[in-house]
Amino acid sequence: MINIEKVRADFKILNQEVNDKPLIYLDNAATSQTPRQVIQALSHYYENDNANVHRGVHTLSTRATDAYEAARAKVARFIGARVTSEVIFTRGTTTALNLVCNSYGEANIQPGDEIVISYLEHHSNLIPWQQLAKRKGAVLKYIDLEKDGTISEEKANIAITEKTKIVAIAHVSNVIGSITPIKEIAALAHKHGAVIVVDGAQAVPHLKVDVQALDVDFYAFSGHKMLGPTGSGALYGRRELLENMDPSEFGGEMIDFVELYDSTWKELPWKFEAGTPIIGGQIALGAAIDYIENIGIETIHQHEIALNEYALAEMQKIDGVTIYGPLEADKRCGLVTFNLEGVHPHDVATVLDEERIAIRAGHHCAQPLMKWLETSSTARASFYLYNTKEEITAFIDGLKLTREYFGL
Ligand code: 7TS
Repeated sequence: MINIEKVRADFKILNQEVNDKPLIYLDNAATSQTPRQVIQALSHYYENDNANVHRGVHTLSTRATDAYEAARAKVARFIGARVTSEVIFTRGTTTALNLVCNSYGEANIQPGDEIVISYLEHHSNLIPWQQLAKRKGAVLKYIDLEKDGTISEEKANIAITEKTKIVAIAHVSNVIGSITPIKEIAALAHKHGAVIVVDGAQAVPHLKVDVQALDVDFYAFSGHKMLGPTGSGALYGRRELLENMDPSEFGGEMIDFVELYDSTWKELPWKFEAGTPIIGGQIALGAAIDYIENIGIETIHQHEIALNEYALAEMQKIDGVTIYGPLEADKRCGLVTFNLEGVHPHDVATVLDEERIAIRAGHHCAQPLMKWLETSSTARASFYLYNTKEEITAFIDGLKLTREYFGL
């Protein structure tokens, strides 16, 4: 059980009024809030250790480098990487996925090869592959979804063939919250000699992720959705693959020797980190991992399931509510995407904001999924460790009020 009162005391931002009532923040899938301990890690770095990494021999530079590399070791342990050098720091999921696409994809995709993604991908895990397929004359194939919007092993098995070279899918959907059977799909990809790239933006903050147990080749996630600062995040890559990949960004920090007409690269992971990295941000991501581990990722997951179970049950009692995705709370992470018949999702979000409740409305950067769901946009409430049952009750009351407001 989470000691919610104690946790909430760490998030000053939650302790404020919006429209004269205490803020209820249910937009965690877009970005999570940042606890005092993480902000302190960031300010400690700037107040004490700020210097560029891997460059100077002076004391501050050594301290900054040590703290930056310690954060990498923390990330590696948190996601179960074999060695620390399998973790490349990136600005977040989008940058990580583009790195795989521009490095691995660029070198390994030939005309006629197939890249398999799914209808539920966030644009970050769709457009890079779409553009790569166009550049290379490769085929972009979509895994069809089950009736409840989930990706199943069966449907993946239809899409993945001998021609497949890359399978790129989300571990958890940012729209319907469903959990994809990654381990099974990774086995399918490997059976056909393909690599699997996982978009873990909505999984790492909420689920225990072990890249070795899942047996995945690449795994991307963002720090800002897991209590860390914006600009932090990482790409996990299997060492054998990373070692054989060329960088897709070039400049300082990533080179070994530079001559007039050729250059050599540093060893892993630094050959993929061109330029001055987001040093303080990644150190603060390490503090966010400490915070999560102090509570326990499994405890956080169970808390979200309980909140979602309550939300799903109460929402189904309201006339005109359509909930997207599976209705079983244990098949999801803590978010619920829905529409209220007769009310545009932006209007739902506006009325709820007047009631001090922050949710998101729109296409959630997943336009092909919106089409598949036969809608143009939806409303989404997403929960995290600091949300309470009372807040969900207020959200449900807000939905009822919205219906009344629109005369329904
Ligand atoms: N993949 C998924 C599944 C996501 O949910 C997001 C962000 C991204 C990739 C991109 O992450 P970034 O940190 O690189 O921007 N999703 C959302 C969302 O659902 N609402 O706002 C951002």
